[in-house]
Amino acid sequence: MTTGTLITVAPTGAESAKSDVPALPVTLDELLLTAKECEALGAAVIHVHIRDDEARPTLDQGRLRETVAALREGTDLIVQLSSGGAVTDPEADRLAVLDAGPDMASCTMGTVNFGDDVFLNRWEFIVDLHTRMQERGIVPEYEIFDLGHLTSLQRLLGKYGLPFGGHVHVDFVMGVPGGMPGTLQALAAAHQALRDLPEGTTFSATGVGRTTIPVLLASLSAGGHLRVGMEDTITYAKGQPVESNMQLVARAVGFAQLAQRPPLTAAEARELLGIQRTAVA
Ligand code: KMH
Ligand code: ZN
Repeated sequence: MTTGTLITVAPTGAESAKSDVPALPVTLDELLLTAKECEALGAAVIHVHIRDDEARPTLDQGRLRETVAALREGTDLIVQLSSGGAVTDPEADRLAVLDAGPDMASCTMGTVNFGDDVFLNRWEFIVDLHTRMQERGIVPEYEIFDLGHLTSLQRLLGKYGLPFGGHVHVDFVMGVPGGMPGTLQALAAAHQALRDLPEGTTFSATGVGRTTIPVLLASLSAGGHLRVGMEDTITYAKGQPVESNMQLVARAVGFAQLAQRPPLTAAEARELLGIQRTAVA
């Protein structure tokens, strides 16, 4: 059965430098403006990485809390904080992201080579993230960079139970150098592997860089949802830098409408994902 399309915007990420990508939202004001505009276009979830005063990635607790509060006050978007941070962030800081009380947080399901770096996600760390989110009423989005991450998710749910809210939602992050490629074939294999997860498991997909459009089209046709944004894509078309996150959300909305799977509202997305608003600890 097909449904509307859940559109997540990932506006900033931890990898691009503001000096290289001036349109990247890095201040709270820029993030809030982006969030409002993307919501108006059809985004329902915002996947958030924040920056410090020098526009460097940070997991500063005060800034995270301020960001969650501002997004809640200024938008109806589902606020998903990244627990992935930057590849250099220590585990303790990544776990502490949950203290900022988001609606959702990402939970990457395994270690992956990440360009020239390593994005480390040890099993015990994943278990900590999953169980703390269960205790605090935070809904995870399981980030899947490679096929084996789905096997790890099956193991996690088998040993530690369903996430808070009972609904399992995964996001295929494709085309990272070191992870699964951003191809129809890889998406079909990942989609097939969802059979081993609880019935009703939903998925989004995002293709990094030039894999953005093939992954978007493949996901829509497989009944999946979409993540778009400057965390993953800074080139709109060959030789044409992305001007804003709105441009990417507008394109995703257009494709979703063509597929006759229009964007879900934030309220519809909350229902799909089993989200109840959490209190900050
Ligand atoms: N920045 C990457 C190292 C997530 O947000 O959970 C990790 C990442 C995944 O972006
Ligand atoms: Zn991220």
